[in-house]
Amino acid sequence: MRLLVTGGAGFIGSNFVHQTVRERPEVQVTVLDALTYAGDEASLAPVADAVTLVQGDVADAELVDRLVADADVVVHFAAESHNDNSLTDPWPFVQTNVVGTYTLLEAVRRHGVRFHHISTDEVYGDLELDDPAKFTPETPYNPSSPYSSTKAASDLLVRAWVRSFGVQATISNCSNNYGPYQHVEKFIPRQITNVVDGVRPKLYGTGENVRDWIHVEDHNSAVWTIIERGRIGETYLIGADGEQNNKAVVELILELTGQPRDAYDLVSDRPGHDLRYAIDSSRLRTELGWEPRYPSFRDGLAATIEWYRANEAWWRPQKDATEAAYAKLGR
Ligand code: NAD
Ligand code: TDX
Repeated sequence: MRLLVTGGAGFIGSNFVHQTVRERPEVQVTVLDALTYAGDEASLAPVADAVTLVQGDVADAELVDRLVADADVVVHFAAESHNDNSLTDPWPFVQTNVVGTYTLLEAVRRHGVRFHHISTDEVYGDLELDDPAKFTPETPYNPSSPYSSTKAASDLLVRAWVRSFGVQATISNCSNNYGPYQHVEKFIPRQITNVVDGVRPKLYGTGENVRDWIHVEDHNSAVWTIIERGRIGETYLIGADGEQNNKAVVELILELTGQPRDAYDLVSDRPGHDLRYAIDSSRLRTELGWEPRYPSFRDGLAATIEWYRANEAWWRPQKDATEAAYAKLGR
């Protein structure tokens, strides 16, 4: 199989490439990545000999056409991915997430190539804290931020290209990922690296917002399950029943790093901050037989803390600029 992975130098994409090289050595992997601030060639260093990296934009129609023509399957991770950035400057989100996905869809349509689209649970909006409900594939789309609205738009393009043009595509909407190679702008790596730097973790608002955490390896094993056994045109929700409020996550990071559990600060809230996400992944489990392999958030978080401690050279170059951007927002 010739596999084209867009966004393969980012957090989830690079972990996907590592897992693929490790577990499916017969797959030929090409990565298309613009190497934005969020993409890092170093994330692919351990598999550099097994992978072809092409630096380029998913909205570059000529380049995309050439790469898709040489692929059997495209897995589309590339995106602008950070909600806070989308509130400061939404345009790159529209360009990459909407125009980029459109460009890929036109190429897979021309060449009859199988397409898997990586999306997020944020397309469904949010749930109340005391609501027992979870998102299902039937939940109406109701995105809150520029980021999640561009992801919702890209999902709808995929659905339309399946129905109107018979494109062979599947979609997955996953909950919050954690694990190695995640940019220090994101919640968990930001707090781990703050603690390493002797800075108190920062919780938005009251810290009561809930996210449904899944280890990145589990997200990626689910993606492979869908590529191999998913029904064309179907949407699969990926989650591992990992609901935690942000305060509990910070308290656990502090405990695991030997700090007092209350050594954090509350800072100003994110505008439009979604309250709670929760995924019902029963379709994926019952229809396709997928199960997470990393069910313990505590163990996964402890291993992630160890990874950031051991790989300071990977994240250190990003840390100052990231914190300077947050300082401008008062967060
Ligand atoms: P990330 O920001 O770490 O990585 C994104 C990658 O895409 C980077 O390598 C970047 O260089 C590349 N990229 C950006 N614009 C590009 C362009 N125009 N052309 C080519 N490459 C470009 O993001 P991530 O957290 O790894 O997320 C990957 C995908 O998973 C995204 O589609 C995101 O919406 C989705 N997702 C993320 C999470 C999560 O918790 N992080 C959860 C669910 C879904
Ligand atoms: O310093 C912080 N303090 C804080 O309390 C940061 C950076 C975040 N937060 C809160 C905001 C959220 O409630 O932590 C939670 C997680 O924040 P992010 O890491 O920014 O993730 P989120 O906004 O939930 O979106 C993530 O999951 C869904 C990914 O970034 C998206 O790409 C994915 O689609």
